[in-house]
Amino acid sequence: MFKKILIANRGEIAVRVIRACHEMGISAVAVYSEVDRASLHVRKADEAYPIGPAAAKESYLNIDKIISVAKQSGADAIHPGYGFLSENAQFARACADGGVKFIGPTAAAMDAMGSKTRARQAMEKAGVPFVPGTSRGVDSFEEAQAVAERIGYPVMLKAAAGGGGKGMRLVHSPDELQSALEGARSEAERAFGDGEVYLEKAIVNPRHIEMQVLADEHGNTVYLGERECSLQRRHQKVVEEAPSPVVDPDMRRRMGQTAVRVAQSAGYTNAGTVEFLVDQQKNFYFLEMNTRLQVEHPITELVTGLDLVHLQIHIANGEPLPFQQDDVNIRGHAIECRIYAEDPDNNYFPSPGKITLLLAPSGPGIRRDSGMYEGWTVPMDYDPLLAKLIGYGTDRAQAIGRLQRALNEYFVGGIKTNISLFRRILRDPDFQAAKIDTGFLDRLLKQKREADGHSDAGAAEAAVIAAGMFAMMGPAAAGSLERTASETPENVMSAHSNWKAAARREGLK
Ligand code: MV4
Repeated sequence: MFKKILIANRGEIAVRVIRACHEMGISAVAVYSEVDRASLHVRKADEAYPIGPAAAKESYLNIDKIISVAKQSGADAIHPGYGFLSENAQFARACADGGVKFIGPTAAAMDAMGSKTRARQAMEKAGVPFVPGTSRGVDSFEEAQAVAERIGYPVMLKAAAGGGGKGMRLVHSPDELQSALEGARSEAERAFGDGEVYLEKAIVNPRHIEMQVLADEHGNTVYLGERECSLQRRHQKVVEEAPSPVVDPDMRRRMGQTAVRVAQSAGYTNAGTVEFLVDQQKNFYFLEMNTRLQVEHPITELVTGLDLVHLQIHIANGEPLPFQQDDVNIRGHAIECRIYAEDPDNNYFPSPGKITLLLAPSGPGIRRDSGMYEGWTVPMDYDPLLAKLIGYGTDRAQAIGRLQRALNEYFVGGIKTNISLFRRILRDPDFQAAKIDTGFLDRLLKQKREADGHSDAGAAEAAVIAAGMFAMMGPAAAGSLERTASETPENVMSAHSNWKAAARREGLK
């Protein structure tokens, strides 16, 4: 077994992997950029090495620097986390060349799934259902026109090198096609250096349901149940849950077996996720495969009782899966909230700064994967994900109730967070009735803006007033939130809510 693992990442996922290493008696090596010197993952690691300035391309994306730290520290393996280099085939190759085990799939498997059209061609061969359309890029407007006529409007244009909704164009009618095609192609060229665009039948109000798969290096591949990820904002997942409220055991088996076929067609090893679009009739279509551990992996861990990071490390160590498909059981329900340093009253703009007070929830059925601590300064250089709050229960209602209780215990002082958004989502009747599709959150936020009487002009005006008030009262006002020795969290919370109430009285909300 490995004696030392380098975690080529930062934030909550780096802390999460370091914890798994320590639980397995493995030493953890952290790497950090200058602004992350005091971050939690550095504090928890056994060794930590600076790898450069804040800019990701000078630090967390610097392959040579990370490989050289792996060699210098004597790390046997590297865990890439998610984002950064986690799906970078060149990095996987550099690890192999450097004699350091990459904890994840091979570079070849990454390449096979990295291009959406190459993946669709593989699915065609493997008999996996994918959304009707082209499995190659369209070479001309005429070709796009012919395909769109064949499959029927609306159609979706997508960048082959894209993913996560980048470079997508929804086309409702023939007269929009030409300009949409030109726009998609130039955007793809600019964003990915590859202008290849393919075409799919647009699925109206789809659900995004993904299947966790796990494959060892001896040909064994299993699925570990699905995750419902339709609650998104601008293609960013906000709330995820397992199992999906619309998937019954038969559908789970069919989706799982399909996901296993996808993984096997790519010669996939280690942990991966197969994404599906699901239409209103519960037909599912292959969308893409993510060749990394995902942010939302904890909800699968809670409903299966498996630790995915432990399993990743055992698989990378050449061990066979310690269970078979029939041993995998889904029990209970888990829901994850992604806690971001964002200001919900200012278009969710990032809200970096010093965390002056942190009251974190715990108690029955609550898991918190966090990268923050009281006194830490949230840098502005990276994705503002602070922590993931997961509620687990025997059923969905209990998971919701626990998460609501935990959210009411959560208080992060000094910066803005999106915690209030989750309180709103979890108490929404449609959410509680599991009436979720990819348009849910946009509808909820639109309702909120209308309820607040917010027009865009109104928001700008409120911001000016707020700035003026802060300029006059700022330190004093902020002072009212400082915790004195005698204050208990409840008082702080009431002070917090009194301050909010005062702001509302001033018409700032
Ligand atoms: C689609 C679609 C409708 N029809 N493809 C968005 C991100 C990427 N994973 C694929 N996405 C979509 N692809 C077809 N043919 C609608 C979306 C989509 C979406 C999908 C899942 C979750 C949220 C979404 C939000 C907007 C659009």
